[in-house]
Amino acid sequence: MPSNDLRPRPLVISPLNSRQTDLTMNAMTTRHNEAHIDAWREKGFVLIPDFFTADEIAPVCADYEALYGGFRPEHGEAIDVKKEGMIGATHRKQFLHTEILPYQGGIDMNLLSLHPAVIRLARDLLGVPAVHLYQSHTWAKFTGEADYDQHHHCDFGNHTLTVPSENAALRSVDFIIYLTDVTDDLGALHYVEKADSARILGQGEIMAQPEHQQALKACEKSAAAPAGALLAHSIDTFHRGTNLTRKGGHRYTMTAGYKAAGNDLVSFHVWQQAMNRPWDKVINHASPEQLACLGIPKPGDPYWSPRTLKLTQDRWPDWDMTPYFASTLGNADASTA
Ligand SMILES: O=C(O)CCC(=O)C(=O)O
Repeated sequence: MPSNDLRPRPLVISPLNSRQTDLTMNAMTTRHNEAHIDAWREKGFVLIPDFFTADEIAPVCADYEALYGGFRPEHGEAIDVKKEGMIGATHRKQFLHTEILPYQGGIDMNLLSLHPAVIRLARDLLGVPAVHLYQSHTWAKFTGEADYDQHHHCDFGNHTLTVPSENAALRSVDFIIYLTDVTDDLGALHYVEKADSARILGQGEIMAQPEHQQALKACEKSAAAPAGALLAHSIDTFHRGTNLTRKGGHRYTMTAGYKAAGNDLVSFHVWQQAMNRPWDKVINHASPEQLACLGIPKPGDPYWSPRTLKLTQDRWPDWDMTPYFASTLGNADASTA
């Protein structure tokens, strides 16, 4: 098509081409296998225990305790506000203690949702060569602060203005990262596999009316798992939050959502809008591959010119931009830039 042709073009997300794989994304960053991908595509959910090491989780959990531990209610007794006949509902108090990237904690906390193994898994699940992080937030829940029981729902409502595509590459992969042990009495997410929701509601249905909630609950499964686990689902999968009933209990998780780069159907946070938050904790410590997931072009991208390189370096003086300068200006110029 000639470059002056302004007719609208269809959105094309190219399938994964192994030659496009970034060299930094090597076998060391792969913590999943084909069975995980098959399970996610077929059932809509996959839970990978031990995805993160204890060393990766510990500093983040300590940051959560410092940021949120003070909100633990003194009485610590479970509360129940469910209306007669309902299995749960969403309400404001369930969503206290959620903050958006970049975080007030340390570098580990700020880079967790951009972990190379998470990026790799997102690419493989969506089957695309490049992904963007479109959601990353904390979530600290405490027994007695809210009744966390929800009804079964899909998350598409606040991730797209349309509905989930038939094409998985145009949907999303939504992760929950477990920073503490998440048992059934500590609010494990409950989910319904795609075959079961299709049988109860009809193939491809994304809304569940009150009269179907008990049937969905009857076949729900628990995503309970120890700290370090990763749960993957999507915007078209039925699930619900459940209540924390253990006296004095807490549940610390991080939510991370990925979509194919260039998929404008799906969105949640606008990173650029948080200009005054501590982006240096991400930018100064992330790899080009991780930064690309936030929309920062990789080294060698045509966006980088002598002017954009210089102004960006002025804006983020502590970011080591050597690979960016080198790719555009050549190694000799980069070392004197
Ligand atoms: O955090 C959870 O376990 C699930 C919460 C949930 O499903 C939601 O708020 O959409």
